[in-house]
Amino acid sequence: MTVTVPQTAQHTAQHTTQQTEAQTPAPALREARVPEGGLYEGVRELRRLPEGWQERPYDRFELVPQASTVGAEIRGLDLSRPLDPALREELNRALLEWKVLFFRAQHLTSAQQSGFARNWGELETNPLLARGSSADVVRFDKSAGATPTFENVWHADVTFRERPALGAVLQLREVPPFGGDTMWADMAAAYDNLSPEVKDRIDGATAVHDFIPGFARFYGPERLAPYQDTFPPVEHPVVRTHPETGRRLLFVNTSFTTRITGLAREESDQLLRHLVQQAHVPEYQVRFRWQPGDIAFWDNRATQHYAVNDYGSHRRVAERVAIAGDRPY
Ligand SMILES: O=C(O)CCC(=O)C(=O)O
Ligand SMILES: [Fe+2]
Repeated sequence: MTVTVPQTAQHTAQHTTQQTEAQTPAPALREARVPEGGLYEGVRELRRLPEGWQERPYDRFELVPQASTVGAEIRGLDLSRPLDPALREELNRALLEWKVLFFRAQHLTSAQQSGFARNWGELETNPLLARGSSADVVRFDKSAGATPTFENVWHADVTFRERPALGAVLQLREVPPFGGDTMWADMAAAYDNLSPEVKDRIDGATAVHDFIPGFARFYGPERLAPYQDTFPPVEHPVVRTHPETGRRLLFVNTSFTTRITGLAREESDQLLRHLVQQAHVPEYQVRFRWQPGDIAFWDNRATQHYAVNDYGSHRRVAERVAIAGDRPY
């Protein structure tokens, strides 16, 4: 079976024909075409709220949108203090409605950062990443010559696990003088805007995820081999349903998704390439410029993220805790 992905340009060419007087034939244009197969350049449907949800105010904090469907800054909270149940619920609603929340200048200790994240569940440990002051804190310390990690690649975290993370709380401890932003992409918007043909094609499909390709970008086989039994390949639906909002989310990524089950290699590669490239569409994205002590809290079920390595030999130190998630369906 052949996988056809939507083509660009050709079907947009007609709109350049001007409305002219009734009988005048349209002037002939010379042949001019661009290569097929890129991302469609056109109107996108940017729906932020899940089906049936109404816009409601927030009582406990100010929410400042940073993009049309993804990313909002929360003002007026001190995350070092425990959350009461009503505040936790309101923050959870904000997370579901905006997918990534930013909190400026929190300067949390690792214990406070973990404590905040624990309001959403058990914390996850990752034996493959450098740890901070406790086992559930991952520390990315980037200075000249440091081993690259998950930078310059769109991904959702740990989709190679049977139960990928629900979300993560990231804090920047040291920020380079320029660059080092993080970007997030809304995978509900990415799904919504797929062509009907591609949606049909992936409806009910599953894909294989494996930790090896993501980590092999920066670790050798001797570092990875011991984990092969711990992390066998897993299958997840290509389109997962958000367990709290019911929204459909595109759930394949460049770091860990190796193939679509049941397709020949070439077809799988072609379709996967098209799907993972959806995260590149600017209208689905938000980009965050860090200051020290800022926190980003993202829904890892509904987004992908990309740490931009454009800060040369400057130092950037980030610490992250991840919240254990459910099995995607
Ligand atoms: O350092 C960042 O901005 C994000 C790195 C990352 O991929 C993560 O924390 O999961
Ligand atoms: Fe990540």
